[in-house]
Amino acid sequence: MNDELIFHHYPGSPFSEKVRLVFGFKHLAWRSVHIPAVMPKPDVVALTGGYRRTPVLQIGSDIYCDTALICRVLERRAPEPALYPVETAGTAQMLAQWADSALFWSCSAYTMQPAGIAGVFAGQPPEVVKAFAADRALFTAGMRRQSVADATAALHTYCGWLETHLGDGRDFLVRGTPSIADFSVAHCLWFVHRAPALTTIFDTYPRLSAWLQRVRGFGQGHPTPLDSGEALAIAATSTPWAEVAVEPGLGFAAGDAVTVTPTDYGFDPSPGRLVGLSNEQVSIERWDERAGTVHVHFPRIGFQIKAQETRT
Ligand SMILES: N[C@@H](CCC(=O)N[C@@H](CS)C(=O)NCC(=O)O)C(=O)O
Repeated sequence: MNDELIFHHYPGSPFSEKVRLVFGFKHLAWRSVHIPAVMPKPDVVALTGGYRRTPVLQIGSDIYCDTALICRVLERRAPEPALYPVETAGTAQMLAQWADSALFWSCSAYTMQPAGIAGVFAGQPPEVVKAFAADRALFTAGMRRQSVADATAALHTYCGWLETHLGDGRDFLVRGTPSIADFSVAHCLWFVHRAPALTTIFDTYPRLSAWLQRVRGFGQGHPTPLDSGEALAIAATSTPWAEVAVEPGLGFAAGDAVTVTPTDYGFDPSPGRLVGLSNEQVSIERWDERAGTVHVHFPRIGFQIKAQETRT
């Protein structure tokens, strides 16, 4: 059985950077599959059934969506050093959730101003920028995007909070010990650094800048490239799947035909048969011509489970 960590990502993806740093923190070896930054993504959707966000982790024919779940899976694979130290896990996860949403969107809107776009897409033809903008307009349709002025104000406020928080000289965010919070905050600020002309915003936050260097110092572990076709072949030839169960009393039964869809943006549903359900995770089974029978796993937070509509 192939139990390699197969990571589907692209270099400029902030949420992928969160996981790459976790690979470094845990000294993990992983297979690196580069995926497109915009649709279409046929090889990703063959695995997930619809979900198109980045990144996705594959272990054999188990497919893990969303970095909140991916980091949990990596913690199970390599418990030490811990991302969720027992005494700080509650605070760390609350801080991580704030970073992955509020901080992320402020960093994104701040970075994607004209001076930032020039840095992020340096050396790429204008068509790439146009295609990216068109893709993200659809991806975030219905969301109210922050103006540059609003994002700049928010980012200053958030950096101020973090600078104060680090004011006692601690090395990492929660009680001075590395945790998931450090990686969630780091990937957002890392994205701003992709636009060198805009990083002066950090000049008045020296503790925060030193902290970011510290987290980036964990590196990215040990990647070796893998072709997306080979990843699909691994899924098609791998069994069994990770153990999951549908717990009673949660509103659905094993075998139910459901869809699982993000609730915030990128509303692409993944349909399948329910094979696992708890308060933390939902898992569906689905079949694809190229990937075979796969189990696709999502966290509960940030996803909606719905019974598939039956046609009569
Ligand atoms: N909550 C998700 C957010 C993932 C996310 O928004 N990823 C961005 C890239 S960093 C994305 O999917 N962008 C569109 C795409 O790559 O197709 C997670 O933690 O994985």
